[in-house]
Amino acid sequence: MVDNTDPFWPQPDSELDIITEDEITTIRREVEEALENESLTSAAGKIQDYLEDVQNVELNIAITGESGSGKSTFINAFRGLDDEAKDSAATGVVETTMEVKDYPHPKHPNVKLWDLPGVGTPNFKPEDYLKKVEFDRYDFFIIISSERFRANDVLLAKEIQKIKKKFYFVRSKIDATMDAEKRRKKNFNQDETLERTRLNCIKGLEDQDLGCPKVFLISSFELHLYDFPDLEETMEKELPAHKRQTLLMPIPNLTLEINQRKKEALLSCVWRSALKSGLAATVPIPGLSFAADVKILTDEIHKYYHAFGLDDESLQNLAERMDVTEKELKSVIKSPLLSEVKHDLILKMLTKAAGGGLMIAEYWASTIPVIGSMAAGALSFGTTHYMLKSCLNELSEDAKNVLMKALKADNE
Ligand SMILES: Nc1nc2c(ncn2[C@@H]2O[C@H](COP(=O)(O)OP(=O)(O)OP(=O)(O)O)[C@@H](O)[C@H]2O)c(=O)[nH]1
Ligand SMILES: [Mg+2]
Repeated sequence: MVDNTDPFWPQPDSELDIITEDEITTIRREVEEALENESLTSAAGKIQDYLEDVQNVELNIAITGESGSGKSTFINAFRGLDDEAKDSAATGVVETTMEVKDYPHPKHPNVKLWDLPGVGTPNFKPEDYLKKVEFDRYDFFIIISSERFRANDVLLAKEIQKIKKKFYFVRSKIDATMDAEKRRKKNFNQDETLERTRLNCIKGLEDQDLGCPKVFLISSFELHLYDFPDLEETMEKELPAHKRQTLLMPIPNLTLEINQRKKEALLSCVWRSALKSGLAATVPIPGLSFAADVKILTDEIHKYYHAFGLDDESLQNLAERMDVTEKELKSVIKSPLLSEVKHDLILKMLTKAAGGGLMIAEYWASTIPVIGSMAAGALSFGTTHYMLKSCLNELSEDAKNVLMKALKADNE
């Protein structure tokens, strides 16, 4: 039975037992796709490969704009690094971005940000810019300017439109704009100043015949403020479905809304990891009546910690940015710390989850025959599914509390 008094996951929660029709349809469809033309003997391997592929989807984001507009600083902030960090992009007041260079996300190397020289720099003339930067490689473009957008920015946007790719206009250094306005005006009003800056940028673009542009106001020093969360959501929505999660996971856990969306996205594919773990397991776990590949589950849970910014490095970064200590942030976390999440702990959790999980395992097996026949001996699916869901719920709650603690401290 599940012990209700133990604070560690899995926690009993009747919602965890509910498997929606949508979920079943998705799984059935994806499993069938993976199995097309396969004999059942090679099916397990095939599904495993397929599940791997989904997790290794690449995303390439091009960052372009005039020299000094803040491209490299934005790239560092997006990757959760400050400008002094070891693998950060060089930033500064002298011109630094002279050639195309990729910056993989430190924890999600399949997501790369590409620092592109501005259009019109000596080696990158507008007419052959896209060809020179090998435009085909990118999923979309972010065009950054710290003032109004110039003719070259608009020229580039129009070229990108022609090749049917997406671009986003980012007006950077908005914190500096706000500070300057504050100093200049006695009756400073932040919302009004933001709106005016936005309209000014939009009008500049419209004057150059670019219809209905959207402009995102951003400070790379304070990504959680202003329009960054909106930009992230917009980019995510406009990506093909299989790439949405690839973008969302590496985004720093900056707002409660991002936290919630990460939770939902991860919940929607818990079944993949549960299935993968069951398929990969060859040896039953002593004392349990099912097999699960514990390494896969451990990796998956580590992934959750990183996605929610609950690893030491992310907590440290957050503490540095906000007016709060790492210790204070950790004090609101109920789950074990990441360093404690090892093989033994996962086994303990599995044993505990077996109470809740096995109840639904049979249901799964009977609802989706492929899983039923393939993972039949190893009834790990229900248990691992239950355990992952449960720990995901707890971790997102911890992340929410950490974020609220940080925001509260920063506002005091
Ligand atoms: N206040 C403020 N300053 C910023 C922001 N983003 C960048 N800067 C500063 O602007 C200067 C130029 O930033 P970079 O990121 O080096 O600009 P870049 O576009 O990479 O420049 P090049 O490599 O020369 O093309 C640096 O001094 C940054 O610290 C921001 O959001 N707010
Ligand atoms: Mg640069």
